[in-house]
Amino acid sequence: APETEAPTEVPAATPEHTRTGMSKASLKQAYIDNLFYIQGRFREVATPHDLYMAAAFTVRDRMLDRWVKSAQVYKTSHARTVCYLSAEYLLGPHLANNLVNLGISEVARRAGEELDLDFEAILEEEEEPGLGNGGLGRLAACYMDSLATVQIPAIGYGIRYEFGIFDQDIQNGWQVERSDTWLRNGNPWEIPRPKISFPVRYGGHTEHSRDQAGRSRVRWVADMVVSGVAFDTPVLGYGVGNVNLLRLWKAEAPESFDFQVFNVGDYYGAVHAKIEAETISKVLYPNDEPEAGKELRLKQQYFFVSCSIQDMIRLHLNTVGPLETFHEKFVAQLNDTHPAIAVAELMRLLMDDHAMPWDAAWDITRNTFCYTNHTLLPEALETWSVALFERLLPRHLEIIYEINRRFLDTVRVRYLGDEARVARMSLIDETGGRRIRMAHLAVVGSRAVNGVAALHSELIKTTILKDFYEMSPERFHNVTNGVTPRRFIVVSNPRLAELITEFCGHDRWIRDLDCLRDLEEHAEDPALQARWREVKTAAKQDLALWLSQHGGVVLDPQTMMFDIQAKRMHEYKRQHLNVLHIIRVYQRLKQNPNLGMVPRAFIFGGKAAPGYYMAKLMIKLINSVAEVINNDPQVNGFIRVAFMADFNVKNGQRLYPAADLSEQISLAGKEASGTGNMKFSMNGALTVGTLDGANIEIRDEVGAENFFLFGMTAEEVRRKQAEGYRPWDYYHGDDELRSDIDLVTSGLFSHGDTNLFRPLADHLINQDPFMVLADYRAYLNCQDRISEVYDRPAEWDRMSILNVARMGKFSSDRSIRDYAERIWGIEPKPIGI
Ligand code: GL7
Repeated sequence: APETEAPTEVPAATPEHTRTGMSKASLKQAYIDNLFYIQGRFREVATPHDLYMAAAFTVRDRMLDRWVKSAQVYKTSHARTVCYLSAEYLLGPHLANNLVNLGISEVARRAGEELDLDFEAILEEEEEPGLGNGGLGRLAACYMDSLATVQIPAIGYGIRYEFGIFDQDIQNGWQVERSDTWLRNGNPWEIPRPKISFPVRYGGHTEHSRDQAGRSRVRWVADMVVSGVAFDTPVLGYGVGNVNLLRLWKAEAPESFDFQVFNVGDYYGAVHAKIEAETISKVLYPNDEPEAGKELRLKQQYFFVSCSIQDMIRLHLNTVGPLETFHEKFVAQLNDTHPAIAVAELMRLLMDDHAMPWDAAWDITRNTFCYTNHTLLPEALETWSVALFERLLPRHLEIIYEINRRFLDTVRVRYLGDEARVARMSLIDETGGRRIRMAHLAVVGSRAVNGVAALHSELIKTTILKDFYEMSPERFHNVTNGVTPRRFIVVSNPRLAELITEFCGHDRWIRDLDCLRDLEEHAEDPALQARWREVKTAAKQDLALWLSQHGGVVLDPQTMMFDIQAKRMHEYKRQHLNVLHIIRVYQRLKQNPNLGMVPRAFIFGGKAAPGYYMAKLMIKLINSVAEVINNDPQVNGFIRVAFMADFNVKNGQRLYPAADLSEQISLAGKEASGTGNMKFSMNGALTVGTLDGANIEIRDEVGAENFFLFGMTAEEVRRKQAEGYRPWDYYHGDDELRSDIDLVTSGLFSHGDTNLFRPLADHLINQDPFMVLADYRAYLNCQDRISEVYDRPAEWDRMSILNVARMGKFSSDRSIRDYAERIWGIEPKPIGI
C-alpha cells in the first residue's frame, strides 16, 4: 500500500513496550532484558556495577522517545534556543534524578523489590560526573534541569573531561588528591556522536589578501588541528516531555592529520600529535576562584567554544538558513569569562569562513551573547598574556585588537580627553606585561551583563565594571541564582518531600516552589513541628551513621545540633572563623566542665585547590582540632568535630537534609551569591550568615527574625579597608580572641609542634585580608544566641518551617524564568508527554 494511505485498521491495544512502558511489569522485564542484552549477565553472576548499568539503561530508554520528540518539535518549529556555554557542569549522579523527573521513582522501587534488588545499593554504585569545581559548575547543572523543566529549548555546551574534579582523601589530617576516573566503567547516560565533529585549530599565522570583489579576506594557517567529538547527554525536565541536550566535546586527533604525518614516515610524531590533541579534554583545572593562566587552560576554553559555535552555525544552516538571522535563532549565555573567546570566534567564523563584512558580523555577535559575572575577587578575573594569545590564537588576537580599536574610539568620542578612562576600559591591560582582559571582551561583545545576586550585581556596577556601567547602564541586570528543588529536596530528602507534599499538594510545589508558602500557616502547629523534627532527626541519623562508617567520628543525632559548613575551602569563606568559635567553646568547657550548653556537632566538608597552601592548612587545622576534641572525654559529650572527606554532589546530598545550622560566613562583598546557602535553608536549616551574596535575599524572604545575622556590611568592610584595617588591634584588644589564636599555635593541636599552624595565625594577626578578627566577636555573640534558641525547640522548629516555606524564590526555575523574560527574550516550547 502507498505510504500516504491511512491504515484501514487501528492496531489492537498492544502490551506496553518494554523499552518505554512505565508500569512495574514493563520495568521489571526491561531491567532483566538490559542486564542480559547490554551487560551480558544474568542475576546470579551480575556484579553491583552490572546491576547499576541495567537500571541506568532502563531509565535512559524511557527518556529517549521524549528526547527525539523534543528534537523534532524544536527543529520543525524553528524554536529559539538558548546555548549555555560553560567550562564546568557539576552534574552529580543521574539515576535518582532521572527517576524523579520521569515520575517513576516509586514504581521503580517496587519493581526493584520484586526483583529482589537492593535499590539503595544500586543508586550508590553510580560514579558522579564531577565536571566542575564548586558553585559555578553546579549552577550550570541546576540551570540545565530548570531549562528543561520550564520547557525552554536549550543546549548546554561544555567539555567532556576525562578526569573531573579530584577525589579527596584525608590522610593524617591533610588533604590528599586522587584522580577522578569517572569514565573507567563506562557512562551509560551519554551517546557518542562520532559524526558530529569539528576541527579546532591552534597556532600558525594569518595571511591577508583581497578577493575578486576587492574585499579583504584573511586566511588563518594553523599549525595544529584537533578534532572535537560530541557526546550527548539527555536532560529531562520534571514532569514534562521536554528533553534538552547537554553536548560535551572530547578532543581527539583528526584522522587525516595522523595520516599525513604517518605518510612521511614519522610514526612517533603522529602518535605524539595524537597524545597532544587528546590532552586538551583530559583534565578539569581544580582551581575554584583564582586564575592559573596556564596555556592548556586557554586551549581548553578555545576548544569547546570553537566546537560549540561551529555546531550552532551548522544547526542554523540546516534548519533556518541564512546566517543573518543567527541571533534570532540563538542566544548564547557565557557562564563567566571562561567561554568569552566565543566573541572573537563567532566574528572569525562569520567573516573568514562565511565572508560576512565586519559590521554585519559584529551586529550578530553583539546580539547573540550575554555574559554572567560570578566573582569580584581580583585574582579570579581572567586575563591572558598577549604573547600567549599571539602564539596560540593569532587570528583571534587580530580580531580582539580590532574590536578594541573600534570600541575605544566610541569611548574617546563619548568622554573627550579622558585617556585614563580609555586605558581602564581597554580590552588590553597595558600595565606590566600586556594582557587581554576577558571580562572586558565579554562585556563589549554582549547584549546583556548580569551578576548572580542583588548585592553582587550592584557591586559590579560600582567596582570592576563601573566604567562600562556608566557608559551603558541599560545593559546591566541582576539574576539571583537558584538551585533545583528536584535534586536538592526530592532526591536528597525524600522524607521532607513527603511531608511537604501533604501540605502543598502532590507535585505542585515541585514544579512551583512558591507553593511552599502553604506551610506557613502551620508553622506553629505542634503536630507539624513534631513531625518536622522527626524528619530532621532521621536525616541526622542517616548522616551520623554514614560518617561513623566513613572516618569513624560518632555524633549523637538526638542531642546534638548539627552545625555544618560545606563548600570549597577558601580564606574568603572563612572556615577559620568557624574554627575559632569551636576553640572558644572548647576553652569555655575546659574552664567549666559543668557549663550547661547545647551539644553541637561541628561538621565540615570541602576541597582545597591543590596549590592553595593556606586552604590546605585550614583542612589540617580542622582535623587537628577534631582529633583533640573528639578524644577529650571532658568535652566530647558536648562537642564533636567531623570533617567529611570528598565533598561532592553525592555527599552534599547527605549533608543538606541533616543540618540544623548552615554556616554562610564569608566576608561581606566577597561571595558573589553562594548556592549552598539555598540548599541548606530549603532543607530546614537555619542560617548563620553575613550580609553577603544571596544571604541578603534569603534573609529578606524568610524574615530577619528567622535568620541569624552577624558581621560587617560590605559598605563597612569597604570603609574599614579604606581607613586601614589593623588586625593586630583586635588581637591585642580581645583577650579571648588572643587566647583562641594562641591555642592554635600552642602545639596542643599539633602534637607539640608550634610551627605547623604559625603561617595561618601570623597571616590572621598581620594581614587578615578577609577580616576574620574584625567579625570574630559579633560571630561569637551570634552563636550564643543560636544556642539559646536551639534550646527552645518549638521556636526553632517554627523558624525552620518558615525558612522552608519562604524559599520559593530560590528555585532555579525562577532564575531561568528571569533569564528567559528579562535577558533572552525566549518563550517556553511545551512538549507534552
Ligand atoms: C562562584 C561564586 O563564588 C559563588 O558565590 C556563586 O554562587 C557561583 C555561582 O554563581 O559562582 N564564582 C566562581 O568563580 N565560583 C563560584 O562558585 C567558582
